[in-house]
Amino acid sequence: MASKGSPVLALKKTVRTPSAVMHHPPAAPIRKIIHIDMDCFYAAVEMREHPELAGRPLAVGGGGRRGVVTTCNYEARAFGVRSAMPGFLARERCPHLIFLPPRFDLYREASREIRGIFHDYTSLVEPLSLDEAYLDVTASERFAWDIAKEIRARILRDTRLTASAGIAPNKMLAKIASDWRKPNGQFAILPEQIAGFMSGLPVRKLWGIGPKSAERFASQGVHTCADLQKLTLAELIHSFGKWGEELHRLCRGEDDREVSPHRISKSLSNETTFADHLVSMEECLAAIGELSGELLGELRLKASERRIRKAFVKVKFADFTRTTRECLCADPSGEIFRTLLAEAAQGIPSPSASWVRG
Ligand code: TTP
Ligand code: MG
Ligand code: MG
Repeated sequence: MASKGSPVLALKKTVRTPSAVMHHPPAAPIRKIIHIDMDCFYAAVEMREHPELAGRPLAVGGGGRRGVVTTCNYEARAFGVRSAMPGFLARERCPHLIFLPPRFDLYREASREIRGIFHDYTSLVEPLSLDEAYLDVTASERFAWDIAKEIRARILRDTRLTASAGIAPNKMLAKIASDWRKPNGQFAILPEQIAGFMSGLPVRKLWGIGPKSAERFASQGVHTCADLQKLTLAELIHSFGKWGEELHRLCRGEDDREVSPHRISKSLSNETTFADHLVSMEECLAAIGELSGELLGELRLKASERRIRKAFVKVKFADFTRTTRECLCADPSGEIFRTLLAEAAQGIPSPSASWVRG
């Protein structure tokens, strides 16, 4: 009898399930996103390679007048040294700062290793730069907290570098959270903690709000996301257009962007800061020839099938001011970059103005 009964049950099931699904669509699971970011990445790689420098303030980048700090270790940060700071200022803040030139091959190799580890946990990995990525681990039955811990332990074991992690139901919160316990820590924001977390969060932590917008908000008495939440959607759209809509969501901790493993970078550039001033147009043209040659080679290698829309040249002067020139262009060439450079050069007061860039 049992063998007769089963098909009936099965038939009943197949008849009932579709209508049940139609009337009660299953709720989307709460997503489990991990954002991993390496601690003082380039500097950490250099410290690993130079154990004799342990505990000493160290920066990677150019230490001369026009060199720039790409990053520095936490010992140097205690003196106020920061990424993108001119080398001379970094030395002013920390006179015994050790400057090392960047070694991108080493950083790329470490980056390749950590990405390999991420892929052991999910195929939904979206790298944002060499040292960070989003992982969507919703499909795993394990706690995202435990996965993050294990990934960080494996990174340390395999690369001898530390990483920090943020765990949250969306990308924006996970990225904010990974900064919360840096270095070598992790922090989770659970769904029921979002409202409380957001209300105390300074607006400058939100996506797209840089120091200038933060100042503008502060001048209007808006410091935290709680302050921003008091503005209505209509008011935000009135002040910020389309971005107002996004702000309305972001300041409440809402973000539904998917972790997208195939995100393709939208622009490619190549730049350098010269140790000595370039003082003639000839020198500048030679430099831009070299930079644009490398760039066009990389473009052919990485994006030969992509459609190009624009070319641009950025020039940086001895006093750190900069200018850019761009044009619509489907097929960039050395000639186009030279022309843009010449345009950028117009209006430069004297031949002693010095330059960078391509
Ligand atoms: P970040 O992750 O922003 O910084 P970090 O890893 O050095 O330090 P943190 O512990 O705060 O995460 O950047 C990763 C690497 O990218 C960094 O090591 C060097 C490079 N970088 C630059 O070249 N220029 C920059 O302005 C910044 C911010 C980073
Ligand atoms: Mg980092
Ligand atoms: Mg980073």
